[in-house]
Amino acid sequence: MHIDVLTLFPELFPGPLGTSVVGRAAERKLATVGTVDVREFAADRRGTVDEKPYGGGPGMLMMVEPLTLALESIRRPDSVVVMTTPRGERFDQKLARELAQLPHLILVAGHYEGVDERFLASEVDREVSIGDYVLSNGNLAAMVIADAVIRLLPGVLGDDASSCEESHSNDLLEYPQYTRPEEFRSQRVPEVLLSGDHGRIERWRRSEAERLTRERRPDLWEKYLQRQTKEV
Ligand code: 6GU
Repeated sequence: MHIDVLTLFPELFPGPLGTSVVGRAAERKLATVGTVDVREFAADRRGTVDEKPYGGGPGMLMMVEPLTLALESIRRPDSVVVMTTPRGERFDQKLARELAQLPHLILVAGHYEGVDERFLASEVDREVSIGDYVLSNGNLAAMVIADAVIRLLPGVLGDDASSCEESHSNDLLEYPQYTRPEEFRSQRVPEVLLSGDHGRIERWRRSEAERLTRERRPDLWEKYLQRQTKEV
């Protein structure tokens, strides 16, 4: 898979995408991340990429022409174009899995107070938000999306089990985990985990995952219960 990020701040990349799981995926060419500097496609020599909105109002908008030219410099027939914006559909694990199927994902990092609607109308396939809060621009959101997508690609994680057992992949939060030592400052590892009884361990983990989900994420808990009823 190849991901291109259209951005006004190419120097932010690869940033966190250059380390750990995703960095190793890039080294192994399982996923590559490129950037396109939108400013290079400005019409004037000063590199103007934002302008005041017609009709007035606060802030500046990203101009349609530099964005369109930047996009056309890398677009392929099989590209999907996603713009990060707080008004988009909410990013979640399901959308991450969907985007992980694509050969070429183009992430356009939103900026300033917004973007000329004509760019959205004619070039953008999906507008995506990473949550209900406002970031100062879409670059962190683009990194979040790229990270969540790349780690799902075949071969990126060590063992294939680790991406299907974790939080959110089955609508449950992850159960508590422990490693050495058995006791730390009088806190002991739950006895069941030392029992060697794999059936008991599995039941304990499932019930802990359910308890945490019920307590912390009533929304996920409802989804989980509905799925359970459907499956029976
Ligand atoms: Cl995608 N962009 C910005 N600027 N803020 C956000 C966001 C995106 N998602 C949540 N907050």
